[in-house]
Amino acid sequence: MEARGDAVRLSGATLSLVKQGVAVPSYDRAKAKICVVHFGPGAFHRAHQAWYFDEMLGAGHDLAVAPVALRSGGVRAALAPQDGLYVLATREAQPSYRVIGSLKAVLTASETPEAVFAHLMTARLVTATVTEKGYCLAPSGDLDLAHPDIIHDLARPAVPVSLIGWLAEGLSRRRVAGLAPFVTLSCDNLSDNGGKLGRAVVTFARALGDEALADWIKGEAVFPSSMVDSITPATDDLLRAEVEAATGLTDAWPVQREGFIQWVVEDRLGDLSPAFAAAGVTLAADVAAFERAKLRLLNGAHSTLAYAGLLKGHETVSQAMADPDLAAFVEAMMVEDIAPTLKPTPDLDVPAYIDAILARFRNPAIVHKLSQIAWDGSQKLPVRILETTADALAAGRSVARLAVPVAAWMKFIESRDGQEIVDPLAAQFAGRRGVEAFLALPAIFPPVLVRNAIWRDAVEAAYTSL
Ligand code: CS2
Repeated sequence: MEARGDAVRLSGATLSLVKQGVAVPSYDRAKAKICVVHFGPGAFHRAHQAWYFDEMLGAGHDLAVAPVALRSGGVRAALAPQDGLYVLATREAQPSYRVIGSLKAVLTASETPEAVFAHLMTARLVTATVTEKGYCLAPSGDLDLAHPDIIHDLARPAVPVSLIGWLAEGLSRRRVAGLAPFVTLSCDNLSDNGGKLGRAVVTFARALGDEALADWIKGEAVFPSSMVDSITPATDDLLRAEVEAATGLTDAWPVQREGFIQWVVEDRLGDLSPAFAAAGVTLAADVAAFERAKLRLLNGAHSTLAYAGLLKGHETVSQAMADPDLAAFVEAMMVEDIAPTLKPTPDLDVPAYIDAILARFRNPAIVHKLSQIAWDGSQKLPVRILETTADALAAGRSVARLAVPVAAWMKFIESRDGQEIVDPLAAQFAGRRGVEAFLALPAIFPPVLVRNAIWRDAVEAAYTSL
């Protein structure tokens, strides 16, 4: 992943060598002030929020980002030698390339915790993409006080390992210093992501025994919810080679996404709002309708295509969509099973939204591996499929189709026997076989759902038919 051949590596000093036609930061990066701390600077953050912050910086807003990886040094190893610069490839019929300049001071929290705290003292905004599992939540949606990372952070709050521990300690230091809290913005695919994060941090402070901190966070700190959307296939060597050819420079970790991008943020950003609005972020009084539509329609269909598609031997989303049976199945599921569970809102034309999602899945320029989407199923199925299922059952509608991704996930896990399963709960279910064995996992399947005979029968029927 180091520079190949004679090509020069992207950095502040070599930026002027970038080939014509590649967009570069239009602002003075040296002067851009860090006002945002981001936890979890993986490919999604760098393809999505960092692009928005690049737009804001270009419009003259001082919103450079200090990206913080909690444990892994990979991002720092790739980006620090590049002064935080990297290339974003946008994949449509005509690909385009842009050097993103919004990330500065790339940090690994476990290596330089005090540097992270220093940024938290001055940040206006803290954002996070730590994936579903990074929130350390129990199936109820509340903080899991038995989670090993939370147990660690409660015992050693000054050297946290979890996002929750970092936020609590950062906010505590702000409070002690007489400063206002920063705004904390979750950018992960969870329903009510801001509400869940805020409650988790307050619960953590109470569990520390610091009632005053808990009350202060509850009363003063703001955790807006947000819906994020852009399909971002993982980086591979093909992308690295294309980026080198297009820009003339090597980049250890470029990222890629589709042209479509969307960020809907609950309108509680205070004086940050104008910068966000000008960059194309939708500020909404109620994000829940957008969140639910996106999680259930797009992510729910994605996970369905992943498990059912892998079982049928497909490798990518567009290949799965070229399978007429599978494409017809997910479309019927979206239109007949998921759409009726959405919150009606004048801001969302659901049939048009479904069509647009299906067209995005078919985008031939995007090579999005089903295996990438299949990761972390234990964290994804509840928000993507099981919440929809509970609503459908309550309304007396059929759950036959909604049971298919669940049964397909079980078959997928069975098919991985002896191979690595990327899932934080893998140790709990690796080696299990048959519907009954999987349904006995309360960390994934809520007991009230498991007790429902209609749903259980539907999962059994789907499992047998697959
Ligand atoms: C995907 C998402 O990997 C997955 O589970 O469903 O990353 C999806 O591509 C994004 O949420 C799209 O915004």
